[in-house]
Amino acid sequence: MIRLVDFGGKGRHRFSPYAWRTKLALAHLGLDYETSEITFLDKSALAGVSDHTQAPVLILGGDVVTDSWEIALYMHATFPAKVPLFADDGQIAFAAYLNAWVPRVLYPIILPMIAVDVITKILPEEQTHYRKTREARLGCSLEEAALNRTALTQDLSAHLEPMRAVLAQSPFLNGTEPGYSDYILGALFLWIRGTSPFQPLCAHDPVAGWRARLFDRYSDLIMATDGYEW
Ligand SMILES: N[C@@H](CCC(=O)N[C@@H](CS)C(=O)NCC(=O)O)C(=O)O
Repeated sequence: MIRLVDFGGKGRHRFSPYAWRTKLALAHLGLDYETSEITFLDKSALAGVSDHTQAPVLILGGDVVTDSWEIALYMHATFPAKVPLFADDGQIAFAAYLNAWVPRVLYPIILPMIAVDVITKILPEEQTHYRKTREARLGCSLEEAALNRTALTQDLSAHLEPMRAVLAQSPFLNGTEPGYSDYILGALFLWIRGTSPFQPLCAHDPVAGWRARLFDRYSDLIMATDGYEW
């Protein structure tokens, strides 16, 4: 049985954007798995398994795979599927670009929008750690960062313009069916859904339509966790 080490939050809030990539990929492949969780301060679920301190980690037999991208490649190689996570090497190359682009370009836009809400979805004993580390990263308080939400939304929207061009050609980034590229971007919106009522997309934005299609496809998985619907 596959074991996934996820990142735990308050109640049923599960918001790690990296772990969501893996959970969407597991659902895509129709794989059953059991879950254990780490948090910022409690890594005991990984004790004796790995000295890695971040989620996700995938464990299968003697294989311990860390880092969401490595996990995606491992799953792709290990579990053949009618609709694979990557249709061909070109899709692996495209997704590798997204894997590098999203955390460097989009995460720094999203974090200041929602960090003030994320802190309310983590365990009380972790909030001091979260505030200290994120405020150091943001260079201001979580509350001050959120004041800039409108400008950040415009910035995000501009960066999503190429995605709109692709979505004008096909319902998913991957084509007619979603694939790992969709999960890299989709996980970003699951990070937001799991933490913040803030809506950074207009209802008529094609990216909002794609988000709805993706969330609908995996509604059982997503609706089993707490979040804000829009
Ligand atoms: N590059 C890693 C990043 C993983 C990561 O940053 N995970 C966060 C949750 S979103 C984490 O576990 N943080 C715990 C900590 O830093 O203590 C991946 O793709 O898996």
